[in-house]
Amino acid sequence: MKRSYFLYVITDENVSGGRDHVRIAAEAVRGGADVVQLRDKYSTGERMLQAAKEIRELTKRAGTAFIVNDRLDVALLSGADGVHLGQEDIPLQDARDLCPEDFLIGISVGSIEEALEAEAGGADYIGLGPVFPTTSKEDAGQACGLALLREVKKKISIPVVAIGGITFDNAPEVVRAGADGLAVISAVLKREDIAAACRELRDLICKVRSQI
Ligand code: TZP
Ligand code: MG
Repeated sequence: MKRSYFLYVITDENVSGGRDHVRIAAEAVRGGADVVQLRDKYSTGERMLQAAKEIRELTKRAGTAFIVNDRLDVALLSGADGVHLGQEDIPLQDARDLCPEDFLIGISVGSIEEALEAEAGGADYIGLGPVFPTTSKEDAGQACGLALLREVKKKISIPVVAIGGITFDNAPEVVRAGADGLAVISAVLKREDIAAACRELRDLICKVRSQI
């Protein structure tokens, strides 16, 4: 199944003004997000699984892809569409061994080498970043910039989702640099109306895509 990644919204309860994962996901779905990722570095597995099950239900009803960050166990138990793994999470091949057919595995990369390795290893998409400086991830590392995005797009053919410091202002240049999708936390979660923010950002992405 061919997926679209245009607007990829990541849940983060630290910047959402008290709104929890399920509420964030519901708003993102209402605003037309293509993908919702559940991301939580602090909750218990029990709480994360409960949130994942609820998000699975509401994303399924809307036909929105649902991905769980880090936790393959939570992704599999909740019936999510996929998992997103970092360079220090369980290796792609080991994860693949446990997954049903058509299960999506996304890999975080910050260099050409990591992007090539992820594609060669069978990743379904990569998350490239941080493209710009971000305060949403403590250990995000140095921003890689749009030049790397352009370079990666020349070298690999799986979808490239840009992440890190993406705003309404810089989104057009990220799209023009070739990103297949834009992953955001603060750009939409800090807004009072998350659904409206998602709708606006997705409309902007689609408008710029139609011009290139
Ligand atoms: N991975 C790389 S940067 C980042 C993650 C999870 C944070 C993105 O958040 P924001 O607020 O969109 O910069
Ligand atoms: Mg991770």
